[in-house]
Formats: sequence, structure tokens, C-alpha cells
Amino acid sequence: MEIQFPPLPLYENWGRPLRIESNIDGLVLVEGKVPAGLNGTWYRCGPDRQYPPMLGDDVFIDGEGMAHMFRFDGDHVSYRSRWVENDRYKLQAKARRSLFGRYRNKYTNDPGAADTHMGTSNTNVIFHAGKCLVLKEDGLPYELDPDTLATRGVYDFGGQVTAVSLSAHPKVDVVDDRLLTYSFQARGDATRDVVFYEMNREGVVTDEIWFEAPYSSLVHDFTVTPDYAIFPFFPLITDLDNLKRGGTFYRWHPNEQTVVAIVPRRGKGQGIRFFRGPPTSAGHMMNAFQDGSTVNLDLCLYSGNCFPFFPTLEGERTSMVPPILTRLTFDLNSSADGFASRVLTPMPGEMPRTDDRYQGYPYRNGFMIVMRGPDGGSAVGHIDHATGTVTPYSFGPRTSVHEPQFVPRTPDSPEGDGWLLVIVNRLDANHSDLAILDATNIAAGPVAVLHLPVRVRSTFHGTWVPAGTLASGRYTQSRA
Ligand code: V55
Ligand code: FE
Repeated sequence: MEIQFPPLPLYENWGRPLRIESNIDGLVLVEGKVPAGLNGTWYRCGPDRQYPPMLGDDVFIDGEGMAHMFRFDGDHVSYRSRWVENDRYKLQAKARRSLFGRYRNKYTNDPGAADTHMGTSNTNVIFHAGKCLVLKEDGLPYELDPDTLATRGVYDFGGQVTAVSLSAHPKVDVVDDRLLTYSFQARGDATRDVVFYEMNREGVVTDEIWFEAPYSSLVHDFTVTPDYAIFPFFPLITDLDNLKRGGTFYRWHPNEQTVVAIVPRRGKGQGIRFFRGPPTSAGHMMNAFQDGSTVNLDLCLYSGNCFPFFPTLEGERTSMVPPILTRLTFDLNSSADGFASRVLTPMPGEMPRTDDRYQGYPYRNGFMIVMRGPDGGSAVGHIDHATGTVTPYSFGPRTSVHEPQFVPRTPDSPEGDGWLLVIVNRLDANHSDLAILDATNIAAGPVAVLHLPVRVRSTFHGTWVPAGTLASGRYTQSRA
């Protein structure tokens, strides 16, 4: 069959399906010097399109997973990308065409794919307890070979995970070496079951808390503090009858509330507090931390629907609203179920990250993508929560960046003292570069730039794994 991609706006320019597996041993240094001490592997994942979409339409969060890795060995940096060869990928490779229909709607799949999970494995890569796992919230993780990215197979933690899926936004605790994760719609499409799992450094589940969500919705990300797991529910809601009619997986319900569940850890699902506010949405959380009896949640909040391609019940497309980094504050001492909301910076930002040693703890430094300019470009930004100042760094006109990755300078360096890894897209030259910035002074520009002769199609998320952690399977970082 002819391979032709439909003329979707999504496939223009940088979004053009790439479909290339790369292997470059030794990237060319074009600027500066790779800092000593950066030894490890940066894993990332994003969607590509194995074949033209079966139904002609597509959304940017769908598409088959392509895993990427940059391995730093002294000043020798290598790049590799591989398709995630999950069940969906393998069945389609055999058929030489797409067999899965609308995003997450199994009722729209080709009959020949009825017995195959439609998960795309396109969102994130983590490493914990010696396992390299590629994630998408629509299914279970797949294990990858951490050196070659070859797909080993689906992984349910040796049968310990009974949920049908796991989030692509677990928190890897790089200090206490734990994995904190969860599933939503955990007993199948449109179910209200949510489960929180905590795994110890051996990958053994030590905490498992099931509870019921206020409605069956998108729970793309969450946060964990020492005492609580915090789950935001936004009214992008799944309805089984709508799925059976071939509809979209989520629909926007402007008459429902935002609900945030604060779940006590190491419990049995008792004492969960539900806080309520006006309908908003978010994909991504920057961090959360406790302060006495209050809990603060920092997230890139949209004042309406973050995904206009998921319409309302009436089939109407909502308008675009910018993501604004916002702090929600919940008072656990009060019996009221509202919360306070404060804008942290007016500059729109997405794909927030921190020094991961401080996930769940008071912190000063955040990093995100800022300023989606009229030229299609974007910059990397640093926010100093002590001053509220955002410092952007742009790689120049007609460039865009992927989610940045913080790497501590040493395993015990002060919070925010380290490097920032950024994939830079050169939109006209049609290739990417890997830039390394000093995270304490991103305005100074990169300390090193490595040239990629290929384009890296946009990736969602990734993880830095120190070389010692890859070898031992253990995280040994500390908070200063
Ligand atoms: C999001 C991303 C997804 C997805 C659902 O940012 C929600 C939110 C990367 O895929 O499938
Ligand atoms: Fe995400």
C-alpha cells in the first residue's frame, strides 16, 4: 500500500512524521566544551507515526512511541533513537499500515486488531530498580534495554500491578530511591478507580491505595510530598457510551468543577480530602510541598480546556488558553473545601521541571518551556521562586526547545546547582542540537552545543540517569 500522510496542520514543518531510527556514536561538538562530571544517560520519548493514521485524522498526543537516548561518557556523547516495539507496533509492522483508530478509542480499531492492546508507549522513559521503562498512561510500561533501547516486553512489576495502566508521570525519588506512581481509569476505560503505588528500591510495592475519583477523567500528572499524594481532577471526562459511538476519549464539561484529592500516604484510603474550584485544566505539575498544615501545588494551569481537540458535549471546540504557572494552596486544618490560587508568573510556560531531588519539598528553582512565539519558536525559562523572576533563554529566531532536564552538578550540590540539558530544534536548518546550559545562569547561553545531523521530532518527557545508577540500579543523590 502507498504510504502517504494526510495534509494535517499537525504534520507541517517540525511535526512531519520522521520515522527514522538513528545511531550516532560521537556527536560533533560545535560550541564550548562538555562539562566534566556529566556521566550518564538522558532518556526521552515522544510520538511519531509508524504509518498514516487509519482514520485520516490525528492529535499530537497520539502516535507510536520513539525512544531516544543521549549517553555521556566523559566528553564523548552518543545519540540513539528506536521505535518502541510494543504489541501495537508489531501488529502494524506486519500489516504495513495503521490498525488503530481514534486516540484511545478501541471501538474505532480495525477488526484485525481486536485482541491487541492499542497503547502507544509514547510519553516518558524512567529508570528504577535496574529497569528502563517506557511509559504511556493508556497501558502498562514496556521494559527497554538501557544500552540499545531494544524493547523487551510489557512489565507489570512481576504481577504486583493489577491496574490496567500506569501513569507516564511517576516520581522517581532519587534520594530515597523509591518509585511513586498511580493509575487512573485503573480498572478500564471510563472507570472512576484510581490507585497510588509506592515501590521500594527493589521494585516491591510497599503502599497501594485505591480510591474513587469524582468523575472518570484525564489525570495526566500528580505530585507527592512526604505525607501526601496529590491528584488533580479536571473536567475532561470519559464516557463509555460516547466511546462506543466512536467519539473522542475525553470531552470538556464546562459545568463541572476542578477537584483536587489529597491522599494520606501509607494509609488505607481513609482521610482523603477533596478540594473544589472552578473548571480549569492542566497537563503538568512543577512541584508540591507542605508548609505546616497547608499543601502547595505548583502547576501549569489553563483557565479552561487545555485540549481544544477534545470538544464539549455539544461537539463544540473550545478556544485556546495559555498555560500559566499557578500555585494552589490547600489548608488541611480548615474544613472548607475551597482553595487559594496565585499566579507565579504571567509568562506562559509548559513542560515544567525542577531539581528532582526536591520533588515534594520546598524549592526555589523551576525550569520550563516559555514563549511560544509567532514564529513557532520557544525558549527555555528558569523561574526563581524567591523573587518570582523568570529568565528566558532563546536559541535565536526560528528555534524551539524540548522539555529541559536538570542534572545536579554533583550528587549533593545545592538545590538548582547543576546543568540544564535542552534539545534545540533549528526550524529552518531542519536539524536539532543538544545544548548544555549552566542551570544557575541560563542567560549566559550554552556551555556546550553538540550537533545532530537529524531532526528530533518533538519529545514529551525524559529522565537523567547517572552512570553509577545505571550500573548499580540504585539512586544515591542527596538534598544538601
Ligand atoms: C497528555 C499527554 C498525553 C496524553 C494525554 O499533556 C495527556 C497531557 C503525551 O500524551 O496521552
Ligand atoms: Fe506529560
